[in-house]
Amino acid sequence: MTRAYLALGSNLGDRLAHLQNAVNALDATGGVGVVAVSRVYETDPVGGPEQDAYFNAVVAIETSLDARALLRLSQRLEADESRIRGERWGPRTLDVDILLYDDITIDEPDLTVPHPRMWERGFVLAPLRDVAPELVNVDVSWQGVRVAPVALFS
Ligand code: GSY
Repeated sequence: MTRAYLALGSNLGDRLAHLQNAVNALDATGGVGVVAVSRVYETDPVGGPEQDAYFNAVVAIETSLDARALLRLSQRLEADESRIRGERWGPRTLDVDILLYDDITIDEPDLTVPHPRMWERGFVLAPLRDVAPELVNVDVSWQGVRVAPVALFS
């Protein structure tokens, strides 16, 4: 079994429902067990055009899926929330990124693990710190990252 961490983000439509649907679908997938779900953060958008604030969260899973199967699952979760691949860095119903897959490094055109920008992003590190505080000991700005008054269920 592999411990992996997935980052979830949404800034279009019912943001909480998109995140909750992803958590539910992960839990219902064979070979995936949800171990922990972070608090939900409301975060100012980073990069891209002017757009609305995001809800972000991180899910810790134990999985027997290999990294490529986990990537396919992540893409299916995004498609299930009617994600349309539009402008890069643009608004989206659901984004699912593989942050870490044990301590394995993958450097392929469509899959880079650890996620290449995760250590600079407060909107990733704040929820990751909730579920794996031992992993987050970097100095990063928490500006624009606040705990939202909502919660995900696992
Ligand atoms: O990388 C994920 C999508 N994304 C986000 C996000 O999830 N949260 C915030 N705050 N800004 C973002 N910009 C992009 S692109």
